[in-house]
Amino acid sequence: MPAEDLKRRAAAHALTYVTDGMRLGLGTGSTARHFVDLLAEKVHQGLNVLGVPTSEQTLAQAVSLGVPIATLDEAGPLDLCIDGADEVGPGLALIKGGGGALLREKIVASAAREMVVIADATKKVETLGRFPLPIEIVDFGVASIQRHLAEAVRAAGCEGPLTIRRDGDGHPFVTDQGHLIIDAHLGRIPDPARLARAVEEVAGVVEHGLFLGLARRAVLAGAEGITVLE
Ligand code: ABF
Repeated sequence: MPAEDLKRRAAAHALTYVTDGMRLGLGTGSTARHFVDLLAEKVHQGLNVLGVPTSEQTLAQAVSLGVPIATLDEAGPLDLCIDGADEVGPGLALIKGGGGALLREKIVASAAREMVVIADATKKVETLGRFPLPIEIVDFGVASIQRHLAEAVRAAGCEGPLTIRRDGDGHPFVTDQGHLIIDAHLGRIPDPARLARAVEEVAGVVEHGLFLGLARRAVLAGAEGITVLE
């Protein structure tokens, strides 16, 4: 089955968790995009929800489809956040940020009573790290930050190149919050919590794509159907 169909199935399953009156975090990426499409259909059938988008991209989609939206400060605490992921590891530890929206995604997920991850089943891994870990940094002293990050990563038992993400024109990729992203190509992350602590200690790091202890459920769609990990 094509990956897009699987993503849409995961999104459709997550929609069953949405009830009238909910304030929802709206994720970013192609799977979350399906969720917002399906949510919009429900809104047009009369479902009353308020969405808080995690990116300018999702904001534009929600507005264009007529999904009521608010900023996080306007909405206050959220009932549910539905978002995609790049990897889903043991204990629902996640790598996110391949789309560059990790900072807002983490803030919105943290504001929600429950975060549900939606993905096709290929995102499930035994060990995180095959997908490069995105690390959002300020645009100042970038080479110095990169050196310190390399040391931190090694101290946490990982290794691999750290590269500055570039856009299609070869310019540094700039996030919605005006920061840069370093992608850490580590291959395996034996101890995600240890790596998270080490990266957070580096001055200039704004956020990283390890989402630990945030997801309550993962809805994974595979050829054999839907699996819900809790
Ligand atoms: C967002 O979209 C990101 O955190 C993650 O990087 C990405 C997943 O994208 P997709 O659903 O397109 O695979 O959730």
